[in-house]
Amino acid sequence: MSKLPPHVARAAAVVPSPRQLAWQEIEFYSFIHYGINTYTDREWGDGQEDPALFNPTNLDCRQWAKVCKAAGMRGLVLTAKHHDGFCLWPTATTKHSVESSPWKNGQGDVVRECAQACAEVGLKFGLYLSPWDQNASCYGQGKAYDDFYCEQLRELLTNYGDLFCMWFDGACGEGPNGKKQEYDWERYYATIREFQPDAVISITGPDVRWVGNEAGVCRPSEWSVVPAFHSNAEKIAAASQQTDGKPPSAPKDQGYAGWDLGSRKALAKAKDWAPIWYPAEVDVSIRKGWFYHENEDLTVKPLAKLRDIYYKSVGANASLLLNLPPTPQGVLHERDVDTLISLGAQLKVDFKENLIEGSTITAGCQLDGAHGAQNILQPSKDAFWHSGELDGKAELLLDLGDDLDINKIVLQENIATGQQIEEFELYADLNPEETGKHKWKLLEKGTIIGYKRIVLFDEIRVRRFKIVITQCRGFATLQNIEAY
Ligand code: FUL
Repeated sequence: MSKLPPHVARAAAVVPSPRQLAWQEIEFYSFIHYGINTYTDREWGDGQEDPALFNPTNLDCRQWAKVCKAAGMRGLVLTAKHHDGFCLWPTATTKHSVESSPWKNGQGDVVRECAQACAEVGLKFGLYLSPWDQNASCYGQGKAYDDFYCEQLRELLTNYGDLFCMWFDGACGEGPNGKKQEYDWERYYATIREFQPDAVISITGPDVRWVGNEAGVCRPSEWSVVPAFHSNAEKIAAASQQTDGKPPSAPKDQGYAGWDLGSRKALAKAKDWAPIWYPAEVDVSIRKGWFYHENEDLTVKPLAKLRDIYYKSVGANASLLLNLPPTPQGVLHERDVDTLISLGAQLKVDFKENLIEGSTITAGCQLDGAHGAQNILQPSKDAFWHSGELDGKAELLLDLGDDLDINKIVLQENIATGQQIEEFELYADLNPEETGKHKWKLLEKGTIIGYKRIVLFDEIRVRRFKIVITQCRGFATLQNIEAY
């Protein structure tokens, strides 16, 4: 076996943490941007807003949660505090919160209502807490603000049940006294690990990587193993929004990190950095902005666009965080609701019946008796195909047992043993006869697979598929294949 270059071997040995593995399976979840901006019709507030402006007439977190569930999501992330500093929960750290609003006579708690609604419908719950705070008087004063911020974190991490994610964005501006704060990220991270060790820390954090744009676009090869500098907080902040808070409408670029983050070439260039498991999350809004604006009611993305974003994120080894902004009444607008319900219905149709049942899968090689290709059909996550040391190609033959109409194949690596596959090809056998002679038609020549790759193609009637792993990092695995 030819030896892998050391920097490639090092990347091949990187595996996800249990919390990253659990997060990966959530796949599709919502962002809820709601707060004082909802009442001032702005994207970014300035911290001077009167809390009395916050007055939903019909706050209905259950509606948010139910719609998310109907759309096919498995989680929800709420903006507990945006850059204006207004807190959606009654915090002991500041009066700039729902407590000073007329809503429920200051007795309300949006974070609690939302956490409860998520628990009721079976959604995981996560929180966004903006480090940038334009209202806090201690902002910009170093430790005083870090103390204040960590106390806010502690309240959120200890009073609202299990959180699957704490989301930190990179935006960092001036506070009320014109000073910028130098965040003590390590302390923030330690606070989260202490109170919610299973939660991932996303974006400006060590567990989940920002894809690099807010337009819903992934790289063609979205590597989960990348050089460690990609999780550097200053770099993330430098690439984040610096201006008026308007999300970029098009992927001007692929973010601070460029197009190729984890290929052999990219790893070679960043040899001095250790590779880390840092999978991508795509965050994009269903509308133009992150917060609700009536004049953006006509910008709700159509079903076809959302479905496309879904396939190009969840189907391309990333997760999808789709933003939904509640209206000043406190509910999701009917346009958004209709589209989300259609999306859920469409995804149900798209993935109605996995036709893999009754198939046989054989592989040209396997590590040992416990890692045969038939394992791919086992529901257990511990059962997977492992090629054994691989210096050339590996071929797998999938026989559905009958001619069936298929337009997509789902492939999943066993990422618990790392991300290994660098290039693959998928073929369908156009020879309907069982003569043993195949007429292979190339359906896809792809690069990475990772946690999940959904290969879409024009529907064909077919019985046999061939998957060829043409390049990998020493060995290849497959944990699951589905056919629709
Ligand atoms: C950005 C923020 O500035 C936007 O307002 C929004 O919250 C987005 C998700 O992150 O950094």
